[in-house]
Amino acid sequence: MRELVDNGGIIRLTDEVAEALAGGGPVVALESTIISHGLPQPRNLEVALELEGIVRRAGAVPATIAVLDGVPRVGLDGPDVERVATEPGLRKLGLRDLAPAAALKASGATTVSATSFLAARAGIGVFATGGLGGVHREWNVTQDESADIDALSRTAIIVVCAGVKSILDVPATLQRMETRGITVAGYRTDEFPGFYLHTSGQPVDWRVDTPAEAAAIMRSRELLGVPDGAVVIANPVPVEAQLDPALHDRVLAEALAAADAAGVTGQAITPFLLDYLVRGTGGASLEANLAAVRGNVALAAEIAKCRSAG
Ligand code: PSU
Ligand code: MN
Repeated sequence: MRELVDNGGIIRLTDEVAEALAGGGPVVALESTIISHGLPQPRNLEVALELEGIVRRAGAVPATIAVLDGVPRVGLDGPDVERVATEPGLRKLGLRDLAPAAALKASGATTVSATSFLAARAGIGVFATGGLGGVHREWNVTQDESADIDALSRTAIIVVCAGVKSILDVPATLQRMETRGITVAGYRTDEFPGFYLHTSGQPVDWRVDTPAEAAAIMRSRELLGVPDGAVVIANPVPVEAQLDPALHDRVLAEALAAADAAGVTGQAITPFLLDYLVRGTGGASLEANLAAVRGNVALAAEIAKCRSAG
């Protein structure tokens, strides 16, 4: 274990991650909220280990990020991954929660906002996840916009994802990403992906067709001195692995109504809707989610290799 100590703050890296970063090798950050709050047990532990395996087989080093006993951790060993997947009551930590978690020695899984921040602080340039958080439907009533948007607007990192979660108001989320200076490019597509679905039906302004092009966009952001912010590489789930769009729309409508009836709000809303979809589609949404995440992790490893080569 190595500690990154700077201004008295401590982030703990595994030796494997620290050595890879010191040698300029490819590292891919992975988030933990998808494991603890986004996927059902016991499949979530298998998936966490599988995703790390995909990164390793591609010749890069995985760095799953979480906070354990108040210490932000970049890279987890086997028992720690198991803790994240199984510990009852593990918190969900966004960027604003990192300081209280550290001060009060709490443990929690990190969302995209907290993971991208910790990854960038540790010097990791590429991060893979499933779907980003964004602007919720009814946002004009609830003001619920994921902290992912704000964090990505201020964090220099390439994020590979299958778009934003389809439970959200996707056009509003794209609009906010534009306003906040987050670069968005489709990977081998001109349409913004729809998380469980191959497409959201929304256009995307930029398209890249190779991992090298994705890496080059971040390099250009750096060379131009564009203020720190993310490059989102939106990589669609293959059509053959997507959730049936009609089933998606039907169960999502039910899920939104159920959340409303149960009065679910705030941090709980995203896990509630994802879980409802898994049950309401007989597990089909889970398979589509996993197919998307696997593809994103594999692509992130290729992008990380391009960055470390050049
Ligand atoms: N991607 C998935 N499943 C998830 C998430 C992403 O495939 O569960 C998580 C991410 O951690 C993301 C969070 O940051 O959902 C968004 O939560 P909220 O809407 O409360 O900001
Ligand atoms: Mn929210």
